[in-house]
Parts: sequence; structure tokens; C-alpha cells
Amino acid sequence: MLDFPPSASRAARALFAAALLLFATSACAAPAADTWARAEGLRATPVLRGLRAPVFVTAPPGDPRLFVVEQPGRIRVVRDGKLLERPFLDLTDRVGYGGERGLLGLAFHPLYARNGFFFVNYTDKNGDTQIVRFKAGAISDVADRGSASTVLSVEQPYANHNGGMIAFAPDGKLWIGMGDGGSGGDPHGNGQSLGTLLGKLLRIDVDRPPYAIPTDNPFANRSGARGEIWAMGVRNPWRFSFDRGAPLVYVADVGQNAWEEVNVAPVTGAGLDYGWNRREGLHAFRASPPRPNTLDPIEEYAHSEAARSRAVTCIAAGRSKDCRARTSFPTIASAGSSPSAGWTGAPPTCGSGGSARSAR
Ligand SMILES: [Ca+2]
Ligand SMILES: [Ca+2]
Repeated sequence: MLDFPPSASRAARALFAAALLLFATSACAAPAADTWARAEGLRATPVLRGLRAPVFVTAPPGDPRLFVVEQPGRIRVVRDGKLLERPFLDLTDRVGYGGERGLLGLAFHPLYARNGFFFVNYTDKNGDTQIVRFKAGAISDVADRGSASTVLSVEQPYANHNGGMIAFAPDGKLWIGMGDGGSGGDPHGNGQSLGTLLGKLLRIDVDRPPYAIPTDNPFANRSGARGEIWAMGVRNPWRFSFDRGAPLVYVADVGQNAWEEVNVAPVTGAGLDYGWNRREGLHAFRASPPRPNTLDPIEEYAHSEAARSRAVTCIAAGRSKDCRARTSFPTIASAGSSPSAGWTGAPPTCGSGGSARSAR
């Protein structure tokens, strides 16, 4: 997934690649990642200092700057390789930070250069998930804090498993990764319940504020189900990425106590069940046999393995033959949301299997 907007400068590409590697090695268990990186002939080089708990790097389409999400609640700008002192946006007064809580996600609208809209995903002072739209400010490196407009709020029953990823799909719809709410083992069965947004991948249309449910969402017209749901059965989808060259989405889901997993699904795969909490990775958890629309991960690894970096490897090489050869999809009904031609979506994102420190 090391894809860049065509206009990105060489320096920005190099910086991002280095930052991504750094991010990967810090988000994963560092010793394992270091071992893997050395085996692959890679070396981590610090490219920025002065960041506090960075958890994500992205940029608007065609924009040479980089935007770094700091978990305590700030978005920082990197321009020409230098970290700007003044934050792009400071939400520390409304973000509840600590453990798995904080400012967790950022997505620029595909038409950001025209409309200035971007979206953040954070947990507030009560620990609840907030998806909020902001607008660019009069100064290009500083956003308009006063433009805040809530898109979606989701009550969180426990401190952990808040998901955090938001990204625009190739068709311009916003996807949101929602964890199962927290505790351990999904005690309320949220992952398998269509009546809650917890434990799901959501898909909404933010071009009709605050948002609209796309008519081709799989449960848009089902009684008792939340229409925002695109896929179910995830535990804590800390990061996911859309492939810019193929109609695929890569979803890293954090395991319970035994198995971490990486999933690859058709971007048109409406209504897929990623298995949790019936299954953890390729193994039975609360129940055994996978149901017909269950998507098993393409890659899993045990907590006992010193191999957290495999998740990063798989995502980085997502279009390689090796990764594809092991991809098999269940037979599903497509909702027909085919990716648009001329992809202009968000550029690079990094998904790791989740850090043992930051996403359990
Ligand atoms: Ca939670
Ligand atoms: Ca799964």
C-alpha cells in the first residue's frame, strides 16, 4: 500500500516511506519489527522529532504536505520535511486521551482542495466516539476550529476497542472502523448484532450532512438493523486501507488473546461477516463453524509468535502474488458499489495488526 498521489514530491515520498517504516516499527512490537526489517534489508531512520504519540500519517489528494495525528488530540503539519510548530488543529480540550482513547483517525475529503472538508475520529471526555467534520482555515496550514460539525456519535461502553480508522472509499463514501465497544470477548455480542454500530465497518455518505445512509448498504432496509453497517464481526479494526490499483480493502483486526489477523476483501463486499466473536482469526472463539458469508483472514499470527510485523508486510505487499495467492473470498451478493474510475481517494495509510500497547 505504498501508493502516493501522482503530484507528491520525491522528498515527500521518501519522507513518508521513512515515516511509515518508523510508524510500523513503533506500532508493532519493536523487537519483532526490527528483526523483520533487518531480514528484509530495511533500516529505520528517524525523520522527525518533537511528535507526541503519533498514530497516523496522511495527506489530502495531491497535497505535498504530510499530516500527522497525535493521539492526545493534535494534527501536525510537515511541510518540506519540517514539522511546523503550530498545529493544524488542536482538539486536546475535547479529546479524552489515554490507553486506547484519543484522536485516532483523520480523513481528507477527496475534493478537499475544492471544499476544504476533513473528518476526524476521536473519543471525547466521556470516552464516546465522535466523528466530526472540520473545514480548512483562511491560513492553509491551520484549520478552522470553529467549523466543527458533528457527523456521528457512538456511545462507548468500555474504555478499550474504539476502532479509530476513517477513510474515503474509491466511490467517495466514508468508511468508519468501529471496535466492539470493549471489555474482553465481546460480552454483549456486539460484533454479531446488526442492531448496534459497535463491532462493524460503517459506510456513510457525508456529502449529505450530517450524513446519509447509502441506499446500496446491505442492511439499509432491514428492520432492526443499522443501515450504516457495511460489514460486521470485527473486534477492533484499528486500521484499514483501500488498494488504489485493485478494488480491495485491507483490514487489520486486533485479536483477543491468541490470534492477530489481516483481512482482504472486495471493496464491493457488502454484508461480509469478519467472524468476531464466533471466531478469532481462523479459530473458534464463541462458536465454531464459519457461516456462509464469513470472511476468514488472509493472514493470522499467534501472540506467541515474534511476528507482529507480518501484518505490515502483508499490507505493504498487498498486491503481490504471494498475498493474492492466499486470498479467497466467500460467495457474497455485491451491493454494486463499484469503485469509481480515476481514483482520487486518500493517499497512503498504514495498517498494522495493532499494537499490544495501544490496541488490545
Ligand atoms: Ca470502547
Ligand atoms: Ca476475523
